[in-house]
Amino acid sequence: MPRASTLRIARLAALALVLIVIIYKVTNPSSLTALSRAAGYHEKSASSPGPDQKGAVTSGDMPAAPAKEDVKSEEEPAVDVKTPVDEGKDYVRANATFVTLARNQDIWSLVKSIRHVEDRFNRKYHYDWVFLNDDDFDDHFKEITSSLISGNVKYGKIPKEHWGYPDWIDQEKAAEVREQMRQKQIIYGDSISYRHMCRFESGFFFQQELMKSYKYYWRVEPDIILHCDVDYDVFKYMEKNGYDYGFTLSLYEYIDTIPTLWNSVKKFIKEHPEHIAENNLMDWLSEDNGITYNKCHFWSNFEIGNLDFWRSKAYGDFFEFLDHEGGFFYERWGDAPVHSIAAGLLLPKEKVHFFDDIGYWHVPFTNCPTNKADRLKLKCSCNPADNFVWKGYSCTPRYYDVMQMKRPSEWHQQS
Ligand SMILES: Nc1nc2c(ncn2[C@@H]2O[C@H](COP(=O)(O)OP(=O)(O)OP(=O)(O)O)[C@@H](O)[C@H]2O)c(=O)[nH]1
Ligand SMILES: [Mg+2]
Repeated sequence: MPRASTLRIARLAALALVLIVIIYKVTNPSSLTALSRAAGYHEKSASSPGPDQKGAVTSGDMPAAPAKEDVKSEEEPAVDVKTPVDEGKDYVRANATFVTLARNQDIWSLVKSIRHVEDRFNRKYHYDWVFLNDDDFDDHFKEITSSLISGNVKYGKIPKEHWGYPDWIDQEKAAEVREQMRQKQIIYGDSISYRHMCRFESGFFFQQELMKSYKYYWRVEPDIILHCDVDYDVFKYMEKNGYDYGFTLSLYEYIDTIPTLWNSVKKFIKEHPEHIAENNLMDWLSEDNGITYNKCHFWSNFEIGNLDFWRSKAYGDFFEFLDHEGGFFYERWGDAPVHSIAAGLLLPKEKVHFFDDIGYWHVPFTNCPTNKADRLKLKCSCNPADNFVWKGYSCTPRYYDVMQMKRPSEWHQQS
């Protein structure tokens, strides 16, 4: 037989064999489950980090995923891959939730964030997730987000009085400001919704019905990245250490968005000296003992915090005072400087915590753990050269100084 024909027959035989195997697997889905189990997939997804002084989940107390209401179809494999190990049912979660403000159209930016948070942290702990919107969430948004999250998921609509103009605001004056800011090309300067968002995040997210039962929260925005494993329960860590506010990035605010904010803060300090904590972070916020603001703020697109702080009388008075000053609409005050100044002045400084070990990105800045040993241990995917923390525009070096904290040994390589 000619050599070319022999080769053709051999190729046809191989193709037929491959087809038979594919047809067998498609018609026997359980064989795929068995294969993945044999490869250790379930065991691996349920494996836990070793004991850590920060309170890592160990195999003995791995939390079980809360029961979901979804009805499963009979065709699904018997093993629920979301449920790690049986011992997990005894793990006691902190009273905490993730919280995300979003619109329906944010869905595809948001799924990336959720995936990162689940993969790096929440698949081990199954904390709840609250979504808030000034509109109704649609079924598509709910279906996709709930399929990705391993804890309970809740969807809330923000009441009108928390997303709109208070009656003391002159809307014509506000419109003039937006036009001036548009001409000056100030980012989001001409946006009405951005202002409602900033005011909502400043004064109302913690007042939402769905948030009322929680004590701690982790704020997550669309399009963020978690660069490293978070191998301990951050909420319990906040609780155990008495922290009320945690951040990953800090920087200088764009002054054109808050020209009179500090004047208002100074008026508040005069009116309410009783709310100012004794051992506060004023030296981080100001280089002249409070006369001027140096514009340092924690970047609030990431926050892990204690909701009771925002619900306190001190913060309530602070927000109400600022709200009446009108700067959310007559300027473009952001929730980042508002939260930061509050955390910096109303809390004693030991209640604020820098999460140096949470590798985080929100366009355009990165927090990448400074020391190589930490990046390796936490399986980080960030380039240390991108670490913003020690760069000139970051306020975190100043935070270290004010807190009299020792800088990580490799910081100077990233400045
Ligand atoms: N429901 C709702 N959510 C909003 C609206 N505007 C912004 N958000 C959300 O508020 C948060 C902050 O908005 P962003 O647009 O991320 O603002 P930013 O982080 O300052 O700017 P970016 O660089 O665009 O990320 C995000 O979680 C958004 O999804 C809005 O009009 N409605
Ligand atoms: Mg954002």
